[in-house]
Amino acid sequence: MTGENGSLAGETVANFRVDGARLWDSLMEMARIGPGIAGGNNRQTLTDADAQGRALFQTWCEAAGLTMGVDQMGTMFATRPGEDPDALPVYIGSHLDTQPTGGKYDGVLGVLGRLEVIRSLNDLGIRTKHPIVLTNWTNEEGARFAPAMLASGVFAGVLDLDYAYARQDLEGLTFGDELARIGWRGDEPVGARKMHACYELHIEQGPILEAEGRDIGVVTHGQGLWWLEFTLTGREAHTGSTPMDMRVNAGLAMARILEMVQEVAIAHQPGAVGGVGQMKFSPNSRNVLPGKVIFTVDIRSPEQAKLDAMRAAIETRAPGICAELGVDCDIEAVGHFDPVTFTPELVENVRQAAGELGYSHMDIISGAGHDACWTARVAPTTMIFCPCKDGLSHNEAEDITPEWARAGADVLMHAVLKSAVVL
Ligand code: HGY
Ligand code: MN
Ligand code: MN
Repeated sequence: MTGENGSLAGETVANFRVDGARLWDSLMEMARIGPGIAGGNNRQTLTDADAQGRALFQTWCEAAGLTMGVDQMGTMFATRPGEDPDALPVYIGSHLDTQPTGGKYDGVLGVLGRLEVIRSLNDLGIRTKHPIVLTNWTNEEGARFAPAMLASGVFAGVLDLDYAYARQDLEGLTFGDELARIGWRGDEPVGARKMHACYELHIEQGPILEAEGRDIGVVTHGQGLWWLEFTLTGREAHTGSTPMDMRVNAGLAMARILEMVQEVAIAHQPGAVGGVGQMKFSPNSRNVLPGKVIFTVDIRSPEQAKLDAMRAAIETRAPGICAELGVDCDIEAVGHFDPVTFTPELVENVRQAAGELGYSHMDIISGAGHDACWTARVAPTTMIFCPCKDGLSHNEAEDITPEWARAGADVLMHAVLKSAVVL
């Protein structure tokens, strides 16, 4: 933060900016934990790399004078005290866990951007009425343990703790055991904390802001999501000696379902997406027709009616596709949240902060899911986006500029101060 001579004298808060170089250094240091194989990160939730990232974040928070709390889902809450002991805190959340081939900024910009806000407030001795709490939500990605936004979903009372603890990864390890193994299973009851307001800074993970030449996304809504896990059961058989008319081919059924999902998403344009990112063949042997195929269909839309219509179409058509091939079809919803409208008063705080700071900005709907989509159910919540290059994310080549990072942190600071009230 650079006020004149680094002091308050003669400066108004409106002129203050975060220290962009310090923020970028922190981003690069965190990126060294759980490196990927192509310049990004593989710091999946509840792995040893996640534990290292948590430890580094805790060290930085404590160096900034924050006190750390941890709840039973392992979510970290680092508190900067306010002057009014009765005032509910302003939370600033995001996540440090990454996809297996994730980028350096998804979630991490939000976590370290708000740490930079705290470091800047400390530099200038700015006191606030409300406490400010930095939050690292456990398992935002849902890559290792479905569903995504698991800890914030328990915090919002939508998912229960036992369900979360029982979630298994592809190796059959449970969330609860892995959380205990890395030593981050806290005692705080999940959801006991009450929030005055909640903000999340995040990269857009889409192409709009860069294409429009805007520094800041004023996020007004988030699209809703269904994750439908399909388990198709065919018959294992020799790929060479089994005649085509004797096959019970679960792999073919999966291919036809993927094609159908594409068709359904296209039929619900504009504002709908559908696809599959994860599948598992068993026995997954080159010359054995799969006996079982498990995959998750991810469908999303900002419009509730479209989201529901796509789910209905897919669940109606898939069994018929399978029946034609003699394949058994089981469908389980393993992730869901409705489209979310963020809190207009907080959205206006972000819009005003961007305007006051002279950053170009535009309203935008979030294509990706975020912890803020769940906290919006229990507290006034909104988000701030910065652009990302070519709109690429969930890819190790994910990239942003230091200027975008700093602009996002500047707007976050000023929006948060509107809620936390400078004294
Ligand atoms: O799936 C999502 O939208 C988020 O990245 N977890
Ligand atoms: Mn994210
Ligand atoms: Mn992500």
